[in-house]
Amino acid sequence: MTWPRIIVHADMDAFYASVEQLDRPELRGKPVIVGFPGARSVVTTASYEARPFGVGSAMPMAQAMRRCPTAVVIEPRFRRYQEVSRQVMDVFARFSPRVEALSLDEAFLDMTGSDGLFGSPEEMCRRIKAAVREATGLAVSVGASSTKFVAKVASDHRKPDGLTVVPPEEVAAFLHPQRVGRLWGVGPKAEERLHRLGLRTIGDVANASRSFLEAELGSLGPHLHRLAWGDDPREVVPDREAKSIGAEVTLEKDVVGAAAIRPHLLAAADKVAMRLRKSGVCARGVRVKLKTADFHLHTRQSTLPRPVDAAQPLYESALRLLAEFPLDQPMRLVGIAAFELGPGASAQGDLFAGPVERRQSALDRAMDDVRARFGAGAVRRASELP
Ligand code: TTP
Ligand code: MG
Repeated sequence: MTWPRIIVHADMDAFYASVEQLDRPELRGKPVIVGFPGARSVVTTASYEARPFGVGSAMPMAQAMRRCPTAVVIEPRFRRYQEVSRQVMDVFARFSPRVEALSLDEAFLDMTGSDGLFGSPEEMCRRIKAAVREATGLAVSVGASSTKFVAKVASDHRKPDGLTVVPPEEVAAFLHPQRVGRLWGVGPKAEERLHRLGLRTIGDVANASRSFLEAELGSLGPHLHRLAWGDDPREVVPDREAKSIGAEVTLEKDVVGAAAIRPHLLAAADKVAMRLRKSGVCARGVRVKLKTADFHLHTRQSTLPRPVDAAQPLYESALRLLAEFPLDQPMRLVGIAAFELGPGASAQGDLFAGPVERRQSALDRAMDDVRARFGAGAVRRASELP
């Protein structure tokens, strides 16, 4: 089976503790607990040498020290962890332009289409691990699969210093023996609930009927069922674009086809433009989001020739994107997001512009809004009149 997408999840091992062991060689190979030694503080993390004692993140410090009295306790140095994090993220950026950091020490990399450059998914993972080690001296665990969810479970599978590749045809066999707590969206409470329903492994959830899951768990039920079969359409959202201004509506009734979607896009473009101007920024990127009635999110995006904060160019570019979607299914949500944000036209121009120019740019924007509402021919500048 070919890989529809190649998604890698990378997560540093015992991150804060590993940085401490890196900077202080005498701590290497020893149990290290990172946290403030106060009676009411908690463990941020523990080195892998301390973990067999049952010490882990979020545990009260006093309890951790009782469990592992030989551990060296080190106060956290967040600046230093940030610095190392930046080095790690810089390495990831060398492998893909689409990197989504989830915290200081973990990120998704969308490596789709990079096999020509970096080889098989396994080879990609090996290279990423080697590059992180070379840049920082630290170990990172990585997982690769075709979805974010499975890649994340995979990176955790053989920690520390792990490398797990789950090809699409092995997803079910990989997921099904694992405990339900691994499913995204299942915290300790939901896990207990699933146990009470007799569902202990991901395979149990996969083999339960959708109607049973929905009756017992509401909308979480079908969501977990899909995840249990490795079905996770979420895309890697690059950080550069993570800062975005968007507007979306969940429709009262599902709609089918471009003509029914257009008015909602227009309304969304209008809202986004207003929000851009309120924030004093312009956007170069436009993304259209459509969610199908069965909750699959589809997105298409493009870059505009120049930054904008008006509804009309957003709407026009959204219409061009709309033509790229498969539109035969009913849609439940329509949205637009503007990204690649930069200084607003007003901020750029108005710093230097006099009152006449300022009025002119305000007029331009007003005209753009009228065009967006009533069509391109609704208003014209005097200079554009025949
Ligand atoms: P994690 O990646 O969850 O943990 P880790 O890197 O220490 O260990 P693992 O090998 O299992 O990935 O978190 C990254 C860092 O975030 C961790 O080193 C310390 C910090 N952290 C906290 O401060 N409090 C917490 O509760 C957790 C979970 C992490
Ligand atoms: Mg980690």
